[in-house]
Amino acid sequence: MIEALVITSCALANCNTTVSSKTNSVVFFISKVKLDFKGRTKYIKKKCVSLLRYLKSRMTGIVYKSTGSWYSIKSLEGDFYECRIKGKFRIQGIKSTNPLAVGDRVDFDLETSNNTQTGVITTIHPRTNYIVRKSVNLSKQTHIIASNIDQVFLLITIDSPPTFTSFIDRFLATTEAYAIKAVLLFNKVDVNDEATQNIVHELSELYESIGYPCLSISALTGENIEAVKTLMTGKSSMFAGHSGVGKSTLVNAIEPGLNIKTKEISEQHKQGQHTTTFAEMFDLSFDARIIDTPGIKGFGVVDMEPAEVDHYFPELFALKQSCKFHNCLHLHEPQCAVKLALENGEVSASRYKSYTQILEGDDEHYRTDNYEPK
Ligand SMILES: Nc1nc2c(ncn2[C@@H]2O[C@H](COP(=O)(O)OP(=O)(O)OP(=O)(O)O)[C@@H](O)[C@H]2O)c(=O)[nH]1
Ligand SMILES: [Mg+2]
Ligand SMILES: [Zn+2]
Repeated sequence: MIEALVITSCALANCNTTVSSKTNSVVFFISKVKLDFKGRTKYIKKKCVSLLRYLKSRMTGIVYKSTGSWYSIKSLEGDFYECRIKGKFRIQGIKSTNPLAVGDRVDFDLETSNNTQTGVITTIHPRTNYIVRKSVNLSKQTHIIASNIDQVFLLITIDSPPTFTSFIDRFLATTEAYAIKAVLLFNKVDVNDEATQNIVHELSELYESIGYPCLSISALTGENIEAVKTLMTGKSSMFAGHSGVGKSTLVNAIEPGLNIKTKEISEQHKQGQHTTTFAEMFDLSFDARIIDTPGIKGFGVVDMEPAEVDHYFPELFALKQSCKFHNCLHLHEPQCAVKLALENGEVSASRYKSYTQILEGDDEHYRTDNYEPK
């Protein structure tokens, strides 16, 4: 009966039995209860009640927002709690500036002080994936933008602000490295003149040919927004891209009730003004979740060995087996299938350039590149 109660209370509290310290104390408690069972029914009853309470305070939820040291977490029951981490909380193998990211699934214990209920995060569940950004400044620190995502939409504008192919390619290489599906959204098509529209067509053709779905959209006029919603249905998605490309405007277009803050891009610099400052996840009305993120200035690629960079350029990787040397880096080696394809125009010059820039660890120059879609 007692064991049944323990199991029931585990289920009630959605107890994660892998949580070692608490599980140990539960096991210890069960054995103690068993020992005491014969003579001390009252004591056992009391202990069971406190165990039930203890287990009930253990919650599981998903990080929806992180603002410095506080995290907004939505429990599996659908309630939001403000939670924090107690003490040191490092995840093995990942050196990042933030220990927890939006999308993380965590366990937390509830605490009440001054009539306010807050939570203390105790455990992070294993991530299915995560996307990180390495700052391009000297610190070289990595920051986890979001985790447990099904797909990333990269918003691209040609003019205001400019998004260069080297940025797109770095971003795509990272999504490949983390096995996350990427979709390219060319936003603000309502303001494109003919020359700009031609660039959009060329880029769409190029990236579609590699296997990345592309859509031309306008978050302002609603063009193709239904197609974006269709791709989003049933999934957790993330919007990424430079500041001012229209990520928050798109979230508002998709779910007008959310009313997220957006801002004109600066006339002088043709750049966004970093209106969104924290990543935040929203539940949408059509069975979808979206993570709006702050604009990315630079996108350093996270530690890749030279030999693995071509793994993250699918069209180069497909040619690699035809190179003479199995460890060909496609730079100066003889009988290189990639270089041959490049000369024949079968591999895009801009993609090849991005590949060599990543290979050479050239973090500094890619932001000023021009469009070279062919
Ligand atoms: N013409 C036009 N303007 C747009 C479109 N989408 C967004 N904008 C404008 O672009 C500006 C920047 O939009 P935001 O949604 O704040 O951009 P953001 O990507 O969220 O920027 P950060 O939060 O700084 O990263 C706003 O003035 C929007 O009205 C579009 O499709 N067409
Ligand atoms: Mg924004
Ligand atoms: Zn080669």
